[in-house]
Formats: sequence, C-alpha cells, structure tokens
Amino acid sequence: MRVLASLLLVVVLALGAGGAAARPVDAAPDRVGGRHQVGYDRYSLTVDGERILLWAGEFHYFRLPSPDLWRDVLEKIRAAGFNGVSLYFHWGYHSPKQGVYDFTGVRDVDRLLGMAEELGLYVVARPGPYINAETTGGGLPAWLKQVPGRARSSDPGYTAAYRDWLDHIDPIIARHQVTRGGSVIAYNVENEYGANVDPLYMEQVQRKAREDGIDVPITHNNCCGGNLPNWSSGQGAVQIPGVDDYPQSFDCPDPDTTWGPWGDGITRRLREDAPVYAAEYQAGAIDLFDAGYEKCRQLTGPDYMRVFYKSNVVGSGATMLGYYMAFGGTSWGWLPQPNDVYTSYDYGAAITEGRGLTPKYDEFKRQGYFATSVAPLTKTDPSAAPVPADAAVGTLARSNPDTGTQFVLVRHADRASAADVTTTLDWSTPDGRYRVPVRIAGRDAKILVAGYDLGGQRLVWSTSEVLTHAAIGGRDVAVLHGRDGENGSTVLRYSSAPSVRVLDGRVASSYDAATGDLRLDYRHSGLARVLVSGGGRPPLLLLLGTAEEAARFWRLDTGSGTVLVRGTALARSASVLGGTVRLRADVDRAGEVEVFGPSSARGLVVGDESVRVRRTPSGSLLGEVSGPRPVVLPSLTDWRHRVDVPEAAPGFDDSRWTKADRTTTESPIKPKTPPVLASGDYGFHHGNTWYRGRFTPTGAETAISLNAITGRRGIYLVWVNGRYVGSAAGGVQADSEPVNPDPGRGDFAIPAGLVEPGKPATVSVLVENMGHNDDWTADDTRFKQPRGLFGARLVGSDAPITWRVQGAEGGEDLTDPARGPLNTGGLHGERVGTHLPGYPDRTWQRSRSLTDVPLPPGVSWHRTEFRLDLPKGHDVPIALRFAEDGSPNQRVLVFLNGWNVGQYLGDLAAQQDFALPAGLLREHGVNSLALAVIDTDGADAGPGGGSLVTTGASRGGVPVRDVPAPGYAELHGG
Ligand code: IPT
Repeated sequence: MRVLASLLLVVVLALGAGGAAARPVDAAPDRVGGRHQVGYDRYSLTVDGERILLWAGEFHYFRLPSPDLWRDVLEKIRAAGFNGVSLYFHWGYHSPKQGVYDFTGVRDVDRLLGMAEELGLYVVARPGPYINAETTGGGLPAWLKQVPGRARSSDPGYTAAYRDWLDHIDPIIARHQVTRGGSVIAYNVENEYGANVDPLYMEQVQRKAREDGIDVPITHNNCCGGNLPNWSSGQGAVQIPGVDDYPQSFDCPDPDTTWGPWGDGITRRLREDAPVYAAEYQAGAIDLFDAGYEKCRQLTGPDYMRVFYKSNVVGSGATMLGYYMAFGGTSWGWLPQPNDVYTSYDYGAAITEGRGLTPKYDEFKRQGYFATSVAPLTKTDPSAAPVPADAAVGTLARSNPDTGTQFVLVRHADRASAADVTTTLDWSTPDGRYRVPVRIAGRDAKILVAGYDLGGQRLVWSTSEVLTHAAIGGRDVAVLHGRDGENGSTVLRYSSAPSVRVLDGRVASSYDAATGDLRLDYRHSGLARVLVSGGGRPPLLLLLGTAEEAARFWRLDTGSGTVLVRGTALARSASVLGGTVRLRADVDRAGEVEVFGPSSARGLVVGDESVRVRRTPSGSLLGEVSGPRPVVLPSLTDWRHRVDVPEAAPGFDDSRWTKADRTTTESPIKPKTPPVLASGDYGFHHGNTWYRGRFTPTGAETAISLNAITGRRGIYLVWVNGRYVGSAAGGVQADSEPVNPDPGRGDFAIPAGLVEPGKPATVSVLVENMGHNDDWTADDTRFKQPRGLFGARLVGSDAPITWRVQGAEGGEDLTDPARGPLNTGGLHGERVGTHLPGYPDRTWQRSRSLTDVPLPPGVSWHRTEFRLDLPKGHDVPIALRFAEDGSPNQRVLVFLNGWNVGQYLGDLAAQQDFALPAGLLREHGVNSLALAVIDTDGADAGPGGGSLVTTGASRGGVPVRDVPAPGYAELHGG
C-alpha cells in the first residue's frame, strides 16, 4: 500500500485544516481495527478520516486468461491516473458444478487482489451474485438453470446456491479489504437489481456479506435512472447506492452524430448521507450492431469524455466513479452472452483488447490526474457560477466549503453545439473578482480552478486546466494544459514581485503590486516552461502544454518523492537509488525522455538501457531512448487437416452417451415436444452438443422438423442415416415478444430412399450453444431458456424418436480444470483432445494454406505449429487474423495451445482478429494452433487469412510466464 499511502499524504496535506468529519461504517467491532478505517459521508469515502476521490476503471480478469498480463493492464490503468479498479467476480467462471469451485491459475483472484493492493489501486469488489456484463448467464453458472427457485430472489434453492458462492468468494475479498491492510474499499451487491425485485433477497445478500467479514461500505449500481428501485432506502437498502450511466447509448454505427441520447449523464444523488456514486459511467460500448469496436471507441472518444465526464464531476459532485470499461478484453471460450456480443470485448475502451493505449487513454489521464491530485475536489457543494458574457457558453460551479476552492465547468449552453465561441466570464473568485477570457471550440468542456493552494503556491485562477502538481527537487512543479492554439492565462499570487524566467515558449507576464497578482498570458503550443521564484513563496516550475503534451507526462511515486516523466509511451514505476532514476517504462519508438526528479538525481536507466542524460535549464534530466527491435512473425504454411464427424455415421457407437428421456425440467420454458432434449438438463452446458435419434420408419415420413435454441448466431446441422440434410439457425428465446412458440425451427426433407420402412434409422444433430442468456429481468424467463434441441418430430409419420445426447467430456466433472468449464464442448475433436498441443496429427492430410482445402459440410480440424522467439524485454501483442470476406457458411473455433480463444464467424465483418495473449502464447517456443471449422454447405474451401499479426511492439512490458495447462499426453495418456 506504499503508493496508496503517498497518495493519501497528498490528500492530507492539501486538505489542511478543513479535514473530514465522516462517520465510520457500521461493522462488527472485531472486524474494525485492522490497518485502516473506511468511512464516508455525503461528500466522499474516507480512509482513516481522509477523503478519497475514487476514480476507478472497470477490468474483467476473466476476459484476460493470463495472470501476468493482469499486472500489465493494472499498471496501465494506474498509469492513466486511476486510483482504483472496479472488479466483477464471475460465479460461473469458477464453478462448473454445484458445490465445485476453482480459484487457481487463471481463476486466482486472490492473486489479482494482491496485485491491485501492491499497485496501490483501490478495489470496488463486485461479486454479484449476478453481474450481467455480457457474459454467459450474466455470470450465473449454467448449472443454476437446473436449480429450483427463481434466480436473484430469496427462494430457498437459489439462496443455498448463491450462499455457497459467497462462502467461497467473500473470504478472499474480505482479507483484501482496506480494513485489513488490503485495498478493497467497497463491496457492490447484485447488479442493476431493478426488475422483479425481492427486497428480502437484497437484505440477505448484504447480511451474508457482513457475516463473511465484509466491513467496507456496501454499494449497488442502479440502472437506467427513472423508476427502478435503487436501494437507497427501505428493506434491502445499501449504504452507498450508485447509478449506471451510458449517455451515448450503444449506437456504434453512428459515432459522429450521436450525442447523449440516453441523457446528459449527470449522476443523481440517491442518499443525503452518502457520496454521489457513478457506479458504471460509460467508457466504451458493446457492439450491438456489429459496427466494429473502433466505431464504439469513436462514439465514446475524447470529445464525449471531455463534455460528459467533466459535466458529471461538476454537475453532480460525484466522488466515486467507475468507468466501464478501462480494458474490455476477450470473451474467450464460451464466455460471451451471445445476444449482445461476440468474442471480442474490446468495448472501444481506452486500453484496447491488444492492451494498446489510445487517445481515450490520454483523455483519461488528463482528467484522472486532475481528479486525484486536486484534493479540494473531494468535498464540494454547488456554488454560484461565473456569468459568461455570451449566453452560448454555459457554466456550472462547485466549491469546497473548507478551502473555498472553486471548480467551474465551462462548456456550450446547448450541449449539442459544436460552435467555436470566445467570451468573458465575470468571475468572483475567493481572491477577487475578475474578467476571465474563455474559449470553447467544438465539443469541449473545461474545469477551471480558482482559489487553490497549489503546493506552496496560490493559484488565483487559470483558463488552462490543471493536469497535476507535486513538490519535486525543492520546488513546486505544476503541469497545466489547454487545447493547441488556444490562448491561456494563469494568475498566481505573491507578497512581492517574484522573478519570472521563461525557459521555453512565449509567455508574457505582468505583476500587479496592488493585488500581488502575477499574470501569465500565452498561447498553448508545444510545451512552454516558466520558472517563478521569490515573491515570498517556494520556487515554481510551471509547465504549460497543449493537451497532447500534457498527456505525455507520467506521474510516479518513489521512495524519494514524486517523479514526473515525459516522453515514453508508458511509465509503470520508478525508483531513485544512489543518484540514478530507474524507470520501468514502455518505449514504442526512439525519442526523448525527460525526468523531473530529486535534485540529487544524475543518472537514468530505462528498462535495461542506461540513458545518457544532460541536465536542462528546467532542472530535469533529458536523454534519448532507443526504440523496439523489429519483429518478424512466421507465416503459417504447414497445415494438417481432417474431416471429423463420426457421430453422423449410422453405425457410430453412442451406447455410452446419455439417454435423453426426461419428461420434466426445472426450466419455466417447457419443450415443444417431449421428451426434454435441452442439453443442460443432462449436464452439458457449453459449446457444441451432439444428439443422436433413432426411429423406425413407417415409409410415410417425408421430413424431420426440429427446433433448436442456441442464442443469437447459433446454428445446427442435421444428418439422416449419415447423409447431411442441411442446417438451420438456432433460436434465441422461446417466448420472446411477440411470443414465439416455434424458435429455431428447421424442416429437413428426407430424400427418397434414404430410410427404409421397418429398418431402424438414425438422425444425428449437432447443435451449437453460443452461451446462455442473461437474467436482466430477474424472472428466469431469459436466463432459464433451454439450449440444444427444443422440439423434434417426423413429418408424415408418428413414429417416435428416442434420443441420446453428448457434450463436453465429463460434463460438469471437468477433465481439464485448468482451462475450465468454458473451454470446450462436445465436438468429437474436443472430446479426444484434437485441440490440445501434442495431438498426433502426422497421418492427417497436409496443405499449405486453409484455402487449399475443400470442405464437406460438418466439422473439420486444421492444425499447425509455429515457433516464436520474440525479442526479450519486449511486449509484442499478437493476433490471428482471418479474411474479411469470410463465407457465411463457416465458423471457426480457434484453439491456441489448447485454449479456445474465440469463434470466427465468416459472416461477421466486425471481427477478424483473435487476440493470442502472451502466457497462453509461448513467446519463446513452439505453439500449437488448432481450428475446428464448422461448415454448413460444403461449397467453400477453408477460411481465408489465418495469419499472425502484431498490433504494435514496444520495449518494456511485464515478464509473462506460461500459463500452465496440460497437453494431449497428460490428458489423454497419448
Ligand atoms: C450495464 C451492466 O451493469 C453491465 O454489466 C454491462 O452489461 C453494461 O451495462 C453494458 O455493457 S447494463 C445497462 C446499461 C442496461
């Protein structure tokens, strides 16, 4: 918690006398008395009485199956100025079967919380039990669909099930609480629990958390404004009720014109005695309409962030914010909730799926550094705003009642306006009344500060925004910024005329002896530097940059005080030892690096490179770092393949498959025809399921009519007596509006002569399960939708069909717990280990490329190996890229070293790249790639593309160890 401690110090120092009088949280006395006490009042959270502005980014560990990369992402989140992370915990990801839990390997959340703690990131722990999150079942385990009792209610069956989850997850969270020396600062129960609510359940989940030792404040995230219960009062009320806000909607296809269709984004205050909490504030979008995530990134880009985030902070006074998502990641395996998302969960976030930093990251940094450096922001009340001379400009203000510091939001009065307006504010600041020039060009908003004790300085007002400031090397260093080409003015106060030296750029200064005001006027361009000394205050180095220049600064805490770094693509941490600053930084190109550190610092080491530096007139060290080494990726030109559909053959031995003969089901959705064929009722929950039916033909049957429910984009394929008779799209939901009694219907003609009267015939059906519906409505009607066959009958005859079903090897009893319940389904190849490294494919046919291979309908497997030896000490994100013009009749499951990293859909233009995360990817060694292609028409050759690409290499990164998981030999004794 060292970093946290120093962050706190900044807060304490700046708070001065106007400290907090927040009340402690109710908690069992034996739980308090750990390392720190967490409290809150109407203004903010507090730790040991000191106020915190919680600026958190959402991260889903389950969408990055490589624990060492968690550190990479968490370090990037912290480096962007976040002081917290918001973490969902995914029940179904840990539990393949009722009573069975796994918290090891890629599921080791104790390790995750330990990392957050080491990095000084506060955690809002969100263990559900329900999480939504566009993941299968909304985080509820698939086996829960067989448990009697409505999910998300106080029904006994559900209660026993979720208590078992909390029995496992709560102790892990509890031991990482701030109160016990960890960094968990709040605990969120349930998720947008607004429809069909059961207050007793809300109360019981909280009581359970308390019994399990949770003593930090309990929060909730209310959805969609308006009338849904928000748990601010009454039975089931939480201590800090929060609000989820997605002002830009999910309209990714239309990023340029969309502007706040879902409200102006001001978070409502829900309780007078608790801080305003923007629990999920939109920081990206799900790609509901297949526009591709770059468009979602545009939709929620820097313009939106400036206007909506700043309006929210000043408009609502929120001091707890969770930005959804900071990094989205990958819904690998069968993690997606298929009706809303596909494999990639990039989310158009500030940090891409390939862990790259975007212009959104820069904007987060500008706002996050400000929000976590300017302490008076932790306690503000609405106050009179300066009046603009031009009514086209709108202002809002808040001020700190103890320090008087003012925060003024300046933006267009009409929030849709993109005009370029320059005007003057008539501003009564704590230090006097001023006429202050401001400009709002296009979609912009600024938070201007007045009356602020900036370190040892007095900031009277500025039209530049504050990035951050710190005491470094015996003086105050402050970074202020404005948009390129815009004028800026900054007024500081002194008791006598200070000396002003402009070290760089053009800055005019004037001193007014009557007021003591030193006024600086300049145009933002590059980075100007001004040294102010004397005047009765410690020296000040003022760095006045464009927004772009400001974003190049990194603020790092070391044992020897704060260090500011300028110029590397990322700076993760720094230490100062014996006059040398050691920087853990990522470098994506050769260029300048500058360090503002203690005056004793003379040397600089970046990564393992000693950098020759000189001291600048600014007192900093300046040098040149070298760029990354070039990376050449191998091309994949040696494939082996085979067609693999033994289940279709009439003589296939299915005697060990499970009989599908149940007549009842827990699901409120009853099958269209008996018996129950839903795969979940037989313990097969994820991926593909095979069915084999037998009937004795009468001779009159002309077709077989089936229904299957798969989730959006799912399909099923049908064979009769070994002959392929076609495929159909699976249904999403049996009873969606308007009521649909016939979901995923397919009628398959039985060709004349294929079956003979009296002679037993077989029908084989392969049904894909794209993932389970969520439970947003909390009424089981979506969540407990069946998957697999939903109805089956012969057309022309009443001959009964008897069925057997087969899914993943072992069903709920996992044979490969390291990769877990969501990695494989019931394809023959998955069951025998074809997807695993070391599978003996030497006898298969060879091809140079996937497109060389003609494919019959059904399943074929394609395997290759490639060797990597990436430059040491580099981070080289790699993806597997398919062709853009895929066949609508093909889909491909991609297995990297046995891990299912996603599904390529030939007709989904939105995703061709599949992230191959280091850890699963052997960066120094041999990798196995196995593709299961499911083809529905036999007209096309294999999928195009299939090449390795990198999304940008840098020197730096974090050390990544291979994620341990068994190969073919270990699992199949080969
Ligand atoms: C809200 C959920 O809480 C979150 O889990 C996720 O689903 C997110 O939105 C969308 O990505 S749901 C809400 C905006 C209706």
